Amino acid sequence: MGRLLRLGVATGLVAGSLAVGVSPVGAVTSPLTITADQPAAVPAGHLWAFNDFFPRSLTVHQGQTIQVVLEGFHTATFLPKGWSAAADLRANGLLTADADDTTRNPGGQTHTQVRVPALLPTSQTCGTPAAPCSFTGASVVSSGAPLGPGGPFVVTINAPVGVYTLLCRVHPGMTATLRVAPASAPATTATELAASVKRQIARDVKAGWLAEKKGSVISKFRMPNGHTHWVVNAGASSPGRHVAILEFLPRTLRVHPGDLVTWRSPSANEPHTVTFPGELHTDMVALCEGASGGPDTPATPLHTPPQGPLDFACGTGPADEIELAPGNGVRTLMNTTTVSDSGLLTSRVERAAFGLPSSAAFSKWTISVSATAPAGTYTFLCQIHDGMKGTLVVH
Ligand SMILES: [Cu+2]
Repeated sequence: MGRLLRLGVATGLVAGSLAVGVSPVGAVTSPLTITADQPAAVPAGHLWAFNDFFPRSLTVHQGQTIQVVLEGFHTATFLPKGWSAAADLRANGLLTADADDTTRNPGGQTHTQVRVPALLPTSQTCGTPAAPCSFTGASVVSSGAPLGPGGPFVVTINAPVGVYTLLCRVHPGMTATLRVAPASAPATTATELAASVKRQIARDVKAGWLAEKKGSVISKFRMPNGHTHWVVNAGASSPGRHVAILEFLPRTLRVHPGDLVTWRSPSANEPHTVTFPGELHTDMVALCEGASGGPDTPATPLHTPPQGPLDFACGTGPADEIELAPGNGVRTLMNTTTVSDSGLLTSRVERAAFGLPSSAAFSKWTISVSATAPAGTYTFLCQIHDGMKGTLVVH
């Protein structure tokens, strides 16, 4: 969800977690590192995300300091003893239903908003090498989501012996297990960690190729009127949810006027949009609260053009809420300039993980190419993922 990064750019929201890591003078070893995502392992020419912690399991001793390096739009959120990742995601995850506005979007979906606190660090004053946060196992310690290259999120594990969960509040299923071992038992060594990360990357890359291959299968059906109904995928994910393919599969599809095209959205933890002909800047829409149960109204931009979704006001305060991808409900392409925006597309699995109602997003989106549509190149993109683009060639 690269574009959400601008949230923080506009406000300095997450400054507390951004101090660049410089080892204090005299430090001899760097702490064990958990890495969220592995952009360097993405095959050239592909747009994948590893929604995964590397390694997925780590054993430490009480008092040991570790760090989490966030290589993408993720949070490193340490949960207190007994909390489950699934329950935390439903209560505190990035997406939530807009319970105040029960109207429908133009395409028919109910409203979904960004839960801004999910992106904020639990403390502005810790998380750096000079001032690690303390995880005691009694309350949440979270990095918040970073603004691209920042320092590592540094945490001293002061929790009692036991098993704890680390999760990302942006990506359902992205978790790691942290074991605090008694002093008499061994902790993970740097060498073991490096070896297990290497194996994990190899497994994930393999799973990514399979997911992309499986997702690239095109189905087509002949309709009674002689035209073709195409069924393709907007994104895909590996069965373990660790790899998300952020690509339209296929990227280019050749169709005739009168055809239908359906995009399925099978990814377990990445939402998408199918938006013609290009960027509309409606993936995150700042709104002011309407009357109870009634429609929200657009917030007022503070600059022209606005600097990001938080650069808006309601009266004298900031915008009340940010809606995710409302869409415009247009389902017929008349020509290459038709503006057609699906709005939020997710899988059932992803909706359930955030506790969203089934009405919050479609699992698939169908457009028709008008029988009078001129031949040409019809471009579309996903508003949520930078670089996720496709073309329909009408011929
Ligand atoms: Cu996308």
